[in-house]
Amino acid sequence: MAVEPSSAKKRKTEDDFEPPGNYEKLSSFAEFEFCKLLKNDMRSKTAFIHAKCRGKEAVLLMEKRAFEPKTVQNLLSEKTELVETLKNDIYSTYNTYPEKELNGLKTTLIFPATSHHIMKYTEQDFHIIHESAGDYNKITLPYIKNKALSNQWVYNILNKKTEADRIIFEDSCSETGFILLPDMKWDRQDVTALYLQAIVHRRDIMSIRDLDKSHLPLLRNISEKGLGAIKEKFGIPGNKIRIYFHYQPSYYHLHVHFAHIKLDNPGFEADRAHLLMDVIENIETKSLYYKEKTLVFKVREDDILYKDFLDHGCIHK
Ligand code: G7M
Repeated sequence: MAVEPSSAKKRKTEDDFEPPGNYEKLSSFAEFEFCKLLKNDMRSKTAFIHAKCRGKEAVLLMEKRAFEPKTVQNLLSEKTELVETLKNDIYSTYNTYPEKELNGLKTTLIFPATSHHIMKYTEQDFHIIHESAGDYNKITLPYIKNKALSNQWVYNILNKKTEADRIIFEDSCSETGFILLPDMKWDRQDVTALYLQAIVHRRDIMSIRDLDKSHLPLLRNISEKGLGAIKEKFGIPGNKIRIYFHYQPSYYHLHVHFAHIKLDNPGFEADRAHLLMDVIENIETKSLYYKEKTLVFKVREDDILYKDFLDHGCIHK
């Protein structure tokens, strides 16, 4: 994790951005002040926290880690403290406090965070939207241009300014090329939780809405070479990998999710995930399929996109 020094200059454009050279490595949260628990997700055992650091907003995602097969045996030692909470015949339960190496949390820090990030991780209701092609042009497109999250992290990866050492595979062709690397959510420990992103080099495709048959070579290339790289690097065959897009995505630069079939991760619900193979086949059948189709997705109640659809009278409360 790194914190941008408060003196860092604001970027001019997304392309000429240089990450500040003197990023500081955080070793504690001494400078952080708790503001609010935005969401407490019992299923993923993640706390989403709004905090402040040096007068700027921060969002922290603190997640209890999965057990590691290599170290799980070390739990059974005198260093693990037990406090009995129940005993009945042959059954007993304990609050269990292992040594700190076995007891870590994974923290994702967003700093400085925008109000959009704070909203994104706040507990709230969802609504289903049926977005026609007309709605997309009239409502969603202006929303993307004005209000969507910045793609800076994506351009940093494509320019090898960040995460270059994590790249698993790259095809550098400017038309059909992409970078395959671990999603930030994967801790790279357990391959049955494998979660990668293929980020395309082209910068003119925002989401599946933009795809037509001219993009088929790109899509087929991602599928073929992405699966090939996963087989080579992790030994996982293609029939164990789920490949899909999100609509709406969080970031409007085309990227494809590669996830192990056993990964139980929110994000492949029917109202969000579009399998790459289905997308390819739909476009093969009809080039303008995604430009014309009404796309159904869920949106958070606090999302500006939801408010924009309400304001245009396209949905009702
Ligand atoms: O919903 P959408 O299809 O836009 O998914 C975006 C994905 O990008 C999520 O699964 C995030 O975990 C992932 N992601 C977001 N950021 C900011 C980063 C990042 O900086 N690095 C990496 N490797 N993945 C990210």
